[in-house]
Formats: sequence, C-alpha cells, structure tokens
Amino acid sequence: MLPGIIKIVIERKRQMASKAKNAQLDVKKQLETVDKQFQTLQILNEEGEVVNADAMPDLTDEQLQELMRRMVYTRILDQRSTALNRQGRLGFYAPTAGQEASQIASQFALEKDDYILPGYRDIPQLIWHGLPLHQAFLWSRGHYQGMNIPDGLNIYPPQIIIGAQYIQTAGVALGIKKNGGNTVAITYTGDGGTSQGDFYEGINFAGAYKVPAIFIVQNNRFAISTPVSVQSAARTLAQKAVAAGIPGIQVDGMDPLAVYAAVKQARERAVAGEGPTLIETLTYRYGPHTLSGDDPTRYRTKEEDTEWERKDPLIRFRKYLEGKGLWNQEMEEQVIEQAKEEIKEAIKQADAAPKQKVSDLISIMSKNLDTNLQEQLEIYKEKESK
Ligand SMILES: Cc1ncc(C[n+]2csc(CCOP(=O)(O)OP(=O)(O)O)c2C)c(N)n1
Repeated sequence: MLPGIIKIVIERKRQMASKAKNAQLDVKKQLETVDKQFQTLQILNEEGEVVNADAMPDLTDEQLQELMRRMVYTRILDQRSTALNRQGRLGFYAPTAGQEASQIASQFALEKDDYILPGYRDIPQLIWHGLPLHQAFLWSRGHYQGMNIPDGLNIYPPQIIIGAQYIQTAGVALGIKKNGGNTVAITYTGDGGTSQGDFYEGINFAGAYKVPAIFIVQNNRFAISTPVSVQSAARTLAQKAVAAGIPGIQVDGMDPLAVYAAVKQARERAVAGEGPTLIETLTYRYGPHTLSGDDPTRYRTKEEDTEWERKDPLIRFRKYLEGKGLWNQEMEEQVIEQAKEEIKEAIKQADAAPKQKVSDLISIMSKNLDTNLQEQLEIYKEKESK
C-alpha cells in the first residue's frame, strides 16, 4: 500500500515540477509576445518619406498645410513664451518644443465639441481647440481670468497633480456616454504619469464602463530628471492598457501623420461605443522640464539631444510637404510673422487685465460659497475697498 502512495506522491511532485518549469518558459514567451504586439506605428520616417502607406490618414492638401501651419506657429509660441518668461512677463511655463506632433496632430484629429483634459504642458492643444492666447498667458501668470473658459469650449484647466486628469477623463467620458453624446474626452499625461495610481484607476474604470475616452501618454523620456527606464520595468507604456482590457498603441510621437491616424481611429472607436484607447507617443522635449529651475544638461547627454533633434516633427513634415509641392520658405515665414504679431497682441491684452484681488480668487471658487468662504469674501472686499 505505502509504496503505491509514495509512488503517486512522487509522480505528482514530478508533474508539478514539470508544470512549474513550463510556466517559467511561458513567462519568457509572454514577454516576447508582448514585445511583438507593441511595435511602433510610423507613417513618415525622419526623411519625410512614407513608410507605411496602408496607415496613411485621409487628409486633404489644405488639412496637411493647416497641420504644418499649426506646428510652426506652436514652435514660435514656445520660443516667445520662453523669452517672455525670462523677461518676467509670464509665470509658470512648461516648454513644448519637440512635442508638436504629439500635441498638435492629436488635437487636429478631434471634433470641436470634444473635451480636452490637459496637463500643465498641454497649453497648445487648448489654444488650437479655441482658448484665446491672452487667456493662456493669464493662466501662466496665475490670474483667475486665464481659465474663465469661454462658453461652448469644452476644455478643463490644466492639471498639475500628475495623473489626476486620467480619473477626471473617465468621469467626463462616462457623462458623455450617459447623456448619449457623440463626442469624446481626451487627456494627456507624461511617461511619469503612468506610474501614478490615478493613471491605472482612470484606464481601468474607463475600460470597465466602456466610455468614449482617449488616453494619451506623451513619453518624452523623462519625468523631470528621472528616465523612463528607472520609472518602470514595462517595455512599453502602451502595454499598460492590457491590464485594463483596452487597446494600447505605441506611435512615433515625432510623426504627425502617425499620431493623427492613431487618435482618429481611437476617436472613431470611441464614438461607435467601442470604448477607450491608450496611445503612447514616443517623443522628446528639447527644453527643460519647466522654466522654474531644472537643468537638463545634468541628466541628458548632448548626443541624446542631437539624436532626437534629427527626428524633429517639423523637419520631416516640411520635407514631406515640400516633396508634394505643398510648402515653401515663403509660407513658413508668413506663419512665423503672423505668430509673432498675434503673440505680441495677446501679451498686451493679458497686461490689460485687471489686477487680481483676493476676493476674485474666492468668488470664482464655487457658485454657492459656504458660510466660511462667504465670511472671508466679505473681509477681503472690506479690506480692498480701503
Ligand atoms: C501627484 C504628484 N506628484 C509629484 C508631482 C511633482 N511633479 C511635477 S512634474 C513631475 C514629473 C512628471 O513627469 P511626466 O509625467 O513624465 O510629464 P512631463 O512633465 O515630462 O510632461 C513631478 C513628479 C506632482 N505635480 N504631482
């Protein structure tokens, strides 16, 4: 009897050991499968050549020119904003140069009534969605009129708490779904944002409720000075979508056509009731994290900067359009002049805004102030009247 049982036990142990061995092998295979699954979508290479005609989005010549115009304008806006900040004429500023394809082409794929929930670096998307330039400047100065959002413009104030906008987007998108709308809510975070709990909660909720949301991760390689490789063991950030049961796509974030195509498709899926998408754009910010203090030369090499500058979205899109006879030096100069002129006017308009009072800050906080805030409001109004 006993030897028989021992035999069975030994056999069981052997089977378990062999299963465990197979499981180990499967883990390796699993990572390989994931690597194969999350390849980078590219349509235009660094030379401005079409390398993936099948994925080419359906854009007219005028739309292609408009996309270029907006990217050139935004590069100038970044340069002028940096200068204005250095002159003490702007407050908080997070540089955007290098990220134009990720930012401008993603907004370009939206419809007017779609909702944007930005992070602090996503001011260009708000402007191209309709936020007047002078208000963007006022927001930078911390003036309450900056985010006095015009009626009919579906944008939210830029989020400073990393990742929080992902949860809010899931909520806004649920609202759209419950109201039977045909719009989407799009949000942006950086690579660092994907390490936050809010990121996972947001995509999980959105996946569970199948809401019309688009989650963009602008992977610009660094969370301030921390490189992606230190932030996460994940091989791509797009694959974080898998756990939420939603599609994840990695795109070349320096390629405006790839970004546009991915967001357009995600939008179509969302309005068709097929739920959210996570899109990782591989990009780079040429400047510092913000103009409030960090020095990128302490954590990046010159070679790295040069390598990414070669991938520049404006260079490759310009080459592509020039090849089609749709862009030239004169057009570019016109856009640059127009941008400079409008920025000059907008900063004048921002300067003309009334000096901010503490009572303004309290009264815009909520429609119905509680007793405590009402008391404070009275106290400040009294002080300010003297
Ligand atoms: C919850 C939270 N933790 C920390 C910070 C401080 N902080 C500001 S920006 C930043 C890095 C964010 O990096 P990333 O998400 O990659 O975005 P990027 O600035 O590169 O666009 C951190 C940690 C914060 N604002 N919020």
